[in-house]
Amino acid sequence: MPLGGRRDFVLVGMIVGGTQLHVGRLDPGNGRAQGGLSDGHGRIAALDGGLVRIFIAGVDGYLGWALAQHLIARGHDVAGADTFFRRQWVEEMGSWSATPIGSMKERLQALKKHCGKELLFWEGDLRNYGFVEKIFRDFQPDAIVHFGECPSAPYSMIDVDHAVFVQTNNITTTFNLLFAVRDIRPDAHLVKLGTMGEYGTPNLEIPEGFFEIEYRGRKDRLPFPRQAGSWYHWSKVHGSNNIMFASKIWNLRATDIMQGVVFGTRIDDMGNDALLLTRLDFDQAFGTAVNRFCCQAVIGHPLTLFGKGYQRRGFLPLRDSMQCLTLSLENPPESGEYRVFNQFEEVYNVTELASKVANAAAALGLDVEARNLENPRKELEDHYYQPEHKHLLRLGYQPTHDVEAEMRIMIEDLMGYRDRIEAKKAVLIPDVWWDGRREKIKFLEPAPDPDGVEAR
Ligand code: USQ
Repeated sequence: MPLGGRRDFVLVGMIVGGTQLHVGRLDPGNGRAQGGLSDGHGRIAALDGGLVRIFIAGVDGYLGWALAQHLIARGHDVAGADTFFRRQWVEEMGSWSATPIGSMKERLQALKKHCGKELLFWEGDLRNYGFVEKIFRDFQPDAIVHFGECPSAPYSMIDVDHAVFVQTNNITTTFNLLFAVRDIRPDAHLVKLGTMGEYGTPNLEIPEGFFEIEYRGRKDRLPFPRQAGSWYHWSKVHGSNNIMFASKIWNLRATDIMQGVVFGTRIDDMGNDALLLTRLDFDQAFGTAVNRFCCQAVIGHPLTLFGKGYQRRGFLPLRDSMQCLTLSLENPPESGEYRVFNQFEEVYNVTELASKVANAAAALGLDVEARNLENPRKELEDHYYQPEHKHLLRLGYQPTHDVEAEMRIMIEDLMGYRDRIEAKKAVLIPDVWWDGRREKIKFLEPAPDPDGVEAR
């Protein structure tokens, strides 16, 4: 029940920091945290800016579970919290993860077996400040990664209850983390997952957060205008504004990640244990474009291009998302600095991506077609899109350029779960319209693009 009240929290697992002695700082070669001294209370204090205690809000989700493994593999001490809303939301949409997901207890055990290290985990609701406060006092994080939000545009557009829930959840959790940082860990670095969708699709180049403007003879550096396309995307704008203001008045350090659409089932750190795989959604609300296309390819369902199919977005593989988040964490901003990173590998239109998925599927013997459908969203379907993304490249981001290879890995993984996708295939056709209707979208006949999946 996603729209309801609070839960009590329980401590399920515990890291024992112990008496381990760390010396030095982050090794630039492998990025492993080598800095820190035990403070005698089982806490490891960071030295020279080396991050060793990272708290992930929303650790059970698609990005959270992958990032926890990646950071542990790099030597950091990682803790997380979750209230398992994502599992409930996807169930509410009539679906489940294509990859089977164990209970958190099973996940934690598998993680410990694989990494030889425990993840400290709290179950509870981040809208409850007392819960957040307890985590901060117990764990004393050096950095916080905020994934504890509802990440779905369609879910926020269902009706008034869902719109209110998404905005209050997302804004409240961000507020609670900001106040906990101010009052308990004022030097900690808040890494907040924003979205490229905050900018919308303006007919201008999109800078990284800020731009220089001259107006009536005067100049200033101002936040670039936000033109979000759903109540969810607006919730991210509101969160960004609150973080920007908090950083200024309280001298906090924050990175706001404007991330593109992520795709992929795995990162190297996951090994072969199925319990370590992250979730992979394919329903209309929590499945994103490429993840949905790959699931569709696996069961021979047409790839669903909404409207003309020339919507352009920044996309990136899951492993690139992990790499970029780690770069942000290991290179924190100055105290009082609010910085914005545009995080994506490359801009593609969705028809190009469908074409790449079709190629990757063909290499695995799957015959796939892409079809255009009515577009349930209110969005431009053919437009200019030129976002800048230099900051992460300067920090050393090495993009995965072979996205088709990434898609092949993903489709191969998903072929093992064909039955799970087949069992829920009704969710592949959306019924949530931006105008409030709730009816299944229809295939367009004839398709506007006679060449089917040909890229434009
Ligand atoms: N699309 C299709 N067919 C599909 C699914 C999507 O054509 O089956 C189109 C959509 O109409 C849209 C584009 O693909 O134009 C992207 O849609 P999406 O569902 O993959 O992504 P979106 O709703 O924008 O949101 C997702 C995540 C969100 C994140 C955002 C990054 O759910 O959390 O913030 O990607 S971005 O899109 O850059 O704003």
